[in-house]
Amino acid sequence: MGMPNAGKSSLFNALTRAGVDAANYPFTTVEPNVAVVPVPDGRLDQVVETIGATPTVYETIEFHDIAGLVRGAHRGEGLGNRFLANIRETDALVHVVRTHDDAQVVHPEGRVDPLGDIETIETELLLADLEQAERRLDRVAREAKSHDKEKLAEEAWLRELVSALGEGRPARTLPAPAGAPMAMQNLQPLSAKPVLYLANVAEGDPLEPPAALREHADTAGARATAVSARLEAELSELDARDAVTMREEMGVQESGLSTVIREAWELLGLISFFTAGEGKEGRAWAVSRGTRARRAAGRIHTDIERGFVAAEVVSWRDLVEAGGYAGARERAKLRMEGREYEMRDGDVMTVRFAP
Ligand SMILES: Nc1nc2c(ncn2[C@@H]2O[C@H](COP(=O)(O)OP(=O)(O)O)[C@@H](O)[C@H]2O)c(=O)[nH]1
Ligand SMILES: [Mg+2]
Repeated sequence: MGMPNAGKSSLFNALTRAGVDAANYPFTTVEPNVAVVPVPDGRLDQVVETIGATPTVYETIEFHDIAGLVRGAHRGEGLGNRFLANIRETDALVHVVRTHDDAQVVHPEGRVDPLGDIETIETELLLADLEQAERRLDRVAREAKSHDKEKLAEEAWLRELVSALGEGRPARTLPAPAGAPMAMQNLQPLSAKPVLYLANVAEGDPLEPPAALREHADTAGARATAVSARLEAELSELDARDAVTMREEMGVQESGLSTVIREAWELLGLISFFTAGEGKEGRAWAVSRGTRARRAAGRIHTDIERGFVAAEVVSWRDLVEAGGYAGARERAKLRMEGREYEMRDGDVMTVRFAP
């Protein structure tokens, strides 16, 4: 999300095309503004190579390019309601903020002011949340007259939330109410979603968000990073090898896609594990940090979760260094783990299950 002309579509196009190049994998355009992009992962590539797995199936991330938000969006200004509905469907928000000052690009408010832009957009989200929270509070307060403990806890939380939103603090800065586990789910505030501020810097400038933006991210419980949409757009026109060379020449270590994905994984608390068999597919799976082996197996198939017996687990690096499963077993790097094992980032797992 972001203001009109912030660089959202340039980035969307570059990132979704970069995915094709980086991973040599067809992406699907669900709608013109929705793209499913494979997540390049060099660890999976090495695992696949070691095991002789085929094909390689990367994890995917779905990007939605939405229209710009303007002042008054929460009242339906500029198709506001529809855009807010688009935002509601997502797991996390990438807030694109223009920091380049190219006079060729019109700014909807006639000036380049990253923090001002953020405030404009976030005010719309806060106002939309505030309206909903007040409506919900009315209802819950009436219901809480029955002295239902959970309702009372929800009411107290809503009162706190309404005053926080009124002071410009997003819902994500408020702890979820212990006594009302469903309260957050009932309201689904937009300002509770994790946010990544993505400063769109001028081509050639350091890939650093302005210090003030970083500070704002800290107080808002968000993350911040920078890309150049213009540069990413140019690189996405090149073939993969030329793009790497040009990146090196420009001193840019990481592709915009990798930056956004790495940040998104952090934002959402995700880790990746892998499955791979000789002559079978080698695949990456994203799960929440802290996920147990049995639940992780459920990402592969619900039958595998249901019939879970045990999992053979090895870190991707140990597997690659040992030259395969047999070598890893000889070196005692392949462990048998039970259903409650907490998955680690980069684990390669083979599940034993009773169908
Ligand atoms: N100079 C410069 N222009 C940019 C940059 N990013 C986007 N633009 C231009 O700004 C205009 C609006 O970009 P667009 O991606 O359509 O913005 P959106 O409205 O947020 O989707 C286009 O003309 C882009 O070429 C940038 O990093 N530098
Ligand atoms: Mg656009």
